Amino acid sequence: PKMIYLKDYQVPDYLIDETHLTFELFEDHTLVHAQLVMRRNPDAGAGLPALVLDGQQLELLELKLDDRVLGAADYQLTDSHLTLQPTQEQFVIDSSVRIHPESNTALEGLYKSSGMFCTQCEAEGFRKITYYLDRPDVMSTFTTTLSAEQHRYPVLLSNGNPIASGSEEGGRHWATWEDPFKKPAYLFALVAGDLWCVEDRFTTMSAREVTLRIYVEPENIDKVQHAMDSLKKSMKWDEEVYGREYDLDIFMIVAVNDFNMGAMENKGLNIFNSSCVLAKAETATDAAHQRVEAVVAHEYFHNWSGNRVTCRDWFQLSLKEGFTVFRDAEFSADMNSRTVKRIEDVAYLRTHQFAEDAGPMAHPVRPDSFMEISNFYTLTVYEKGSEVLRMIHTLLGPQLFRKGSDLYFARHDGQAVTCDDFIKAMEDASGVDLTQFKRWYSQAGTPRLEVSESYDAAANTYRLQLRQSCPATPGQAEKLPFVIPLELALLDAQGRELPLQLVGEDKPVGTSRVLQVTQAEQAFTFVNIAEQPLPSLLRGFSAPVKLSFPYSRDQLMFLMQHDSDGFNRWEAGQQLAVQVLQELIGQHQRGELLVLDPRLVAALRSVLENDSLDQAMVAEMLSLPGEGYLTEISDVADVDAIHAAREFARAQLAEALFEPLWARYQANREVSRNTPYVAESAHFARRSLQNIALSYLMLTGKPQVLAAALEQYEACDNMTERLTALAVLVNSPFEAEKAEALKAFAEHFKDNALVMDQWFSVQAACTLPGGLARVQALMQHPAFTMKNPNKVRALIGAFAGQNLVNFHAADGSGYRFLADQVISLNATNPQIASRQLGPLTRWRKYDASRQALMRAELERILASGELSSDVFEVVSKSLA
Ligand code: B3K
Ligand code: ZN
Repeated sequence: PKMIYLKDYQVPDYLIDETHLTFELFEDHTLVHAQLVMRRNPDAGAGLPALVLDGQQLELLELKLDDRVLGAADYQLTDSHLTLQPTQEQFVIDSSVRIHPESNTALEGLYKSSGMFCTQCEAEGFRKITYYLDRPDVMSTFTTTLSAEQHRYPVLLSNGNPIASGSEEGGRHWATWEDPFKKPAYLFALVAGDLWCVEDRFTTMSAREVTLRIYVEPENIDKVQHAMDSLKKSMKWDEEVYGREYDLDIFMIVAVNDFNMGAMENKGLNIFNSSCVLAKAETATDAAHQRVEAVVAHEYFHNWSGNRVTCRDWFQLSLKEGFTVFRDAEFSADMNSRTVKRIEDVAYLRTHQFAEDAGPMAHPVRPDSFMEISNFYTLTVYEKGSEVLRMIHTLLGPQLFRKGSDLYFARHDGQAVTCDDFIKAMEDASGVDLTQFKRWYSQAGTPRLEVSESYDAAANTYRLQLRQSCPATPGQAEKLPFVIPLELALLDAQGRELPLQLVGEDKPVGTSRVLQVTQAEQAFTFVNIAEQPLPSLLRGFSAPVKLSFPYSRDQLMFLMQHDSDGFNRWEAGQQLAVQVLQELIGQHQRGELLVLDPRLVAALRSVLENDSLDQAMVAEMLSLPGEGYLTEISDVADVDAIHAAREFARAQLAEALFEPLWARYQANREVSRNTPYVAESAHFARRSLQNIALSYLMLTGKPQVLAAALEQYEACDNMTERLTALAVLVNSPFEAEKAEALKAFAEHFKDNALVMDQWFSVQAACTLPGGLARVQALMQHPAFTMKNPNKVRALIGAFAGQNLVNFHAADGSGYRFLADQVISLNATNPQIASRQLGPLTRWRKYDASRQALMRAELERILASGELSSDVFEVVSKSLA
């Protein structure tokens, strides 16, 4: 595979104004006829160059240019392109091809899932359907006719509005759909299957009536209401917050079981992984309910940020993804608890995106090269991209940001544009110069921000000294300073915020403000500061950086109690826990007795005993930093010491805080027992505290806790309580109860694939010894299959990504296992194979012996035969 560079971008030689598609779907093949109404691109220069169409795995049956049938001498065919010579500026191409969705295991292009036909075209899947200019800057209207056997496929869907349908002889029927909005081919979709739907309506801000439909397999029709409610909330929110109105007469979502990622924003016909649509109390956890709400919103929001205004080329992917993640995060914050949402997102970013930024696949938010674009649907493009948008929002403020987004949508509606066009709209609307800020798009790596202080009691001044730097990343040795919005406050000894007046200002500007750090070294001096203050820095995580400030543990405890910024109260607790855990890790490494700093116990006790705190906040503050995060912040991660230290701390906290944990658990379980399940934030909060309390309590091994776990397991009415009860049993030493619960669960839910995924995950993540053997045994379970991406993620992904102590077994057995799975997946589903490689790419984090074992497995994959471009790119860059 060859490297593709952003700097080589050229406008297309030809454009496609109209695309007319016909699909004849059969059991052993599908015929696709495409009529493309084309013309020379006026922006591409003079003359009539050869027309090069993309096409892969297509059997060409017939090709016509302006109604003239072309012979083999009139065109050139390779395994990726069809080249022919136009003779006029405007012309029509007709092609007929045969394809095989029934044997498509890569789940890209047209394929079958649980007996239905569906598509996934982003990024470059449309070329597996027909010959086309498969690039996002070629935008066309589409008309699509599908025909299939009526009995097996009563529902026939495509983008846009339905305009005609009818029956054919032989038990077949057909339907025609028309999408009047120009779109790139990656937004094309079709579905044919035996589906039921829930229908609803939405009246838009200009009083247009829109039909909403969610299609699922008949047995899932009882699990759709939550997604429908989420869709209506999203439509309303996008009108209110961004002024964006839906544009077609119908909006459809279809749930499919075999899907490489979460969902896809095809115009008017979103296709979803069933895990991101189906949710009801008995089968989906609170986290799953929130994920459904967020993904439904995300895909809906793409209708503007992605579809109406799309990307010029795939290097601009964050233009739509970073923006849309920012939009869905704000939506979720508005629907639920803003602080809790921020905590979850930051914890995720710091564990996973920071690791990506520090590894061999590190790339800027706007990459400048790739081999396989599927490998760039990354945490950096999505989550860091969203942080970049959040910083723009912080720097401009909500009004100017909205003015900027209005201008962006108005200026570029119907166009395929770049991240620079987005920034330009923000600059033009706000008058703010974002030239230096744009380095966030072009420089990879996580910036460090070191802060130190000095207080001058005689002058009443307080000075913060800042130093920013960014480590080298592949291809980028030196970095220039970023624009870092640093939100901060200064607290007095009572925890009150002091008025903030910088040297040179004639009066204070609020008590919490955003400073702009723009230089490698910079200082800010505050005046009229009558006592030594304690700074609350990077409030709300105002920039995706690694901040360091020499806080003492007592100062962190003070911030945990007094900081008025909820995020920073949590963050102070995390930093305290990190200090304490790192001390324990050191003790473990030196073979010393482990001793837990009692200040962590005291801090968490006061959190637990504080009835006025939001229960979800209490739960977040009780959660110790994960092993993944402790790995990320280590220079060399000692997996065993990290695991031992963290488990020791959890067990000690459970013993020391037994009384308040038990009181909180019982009170909340009592309410849960007497309240029907509601998927709303106060209820999420109660259950999250209840469940984290139970997981601590279980570590004490006390009989009354085991009884409580069993009671919760058996008597609850929802998956949130049931799955936690199952998880604490699985991680406990109570073998008989564990076996019984696992068996009962599997029997009860054996026909529900999504619930079985959770059953696999809970076991895959169990850190007790023998993890690999358990996973290998589970791969033989009748409910497991390597063909379904959700199953691969639930079992193999959870083992390698969450069960660090077992995956990193010193004998290398975990690495060998993962490499075997990657080699097998490479042949069937390259995208999933490549995703599963993630943990092996992080080999530089570990000791020499593990490094050698991990590298050896990467080498073995590289030598294993013909690799997909997906796997080849990740393996070769990891070894470089
Ligand atoms: N745009 C899709 C992702 C497609 C991934 C293709 N490999 C989902 C989303 O971000 O909304
Ligand atoms: Zn997206």
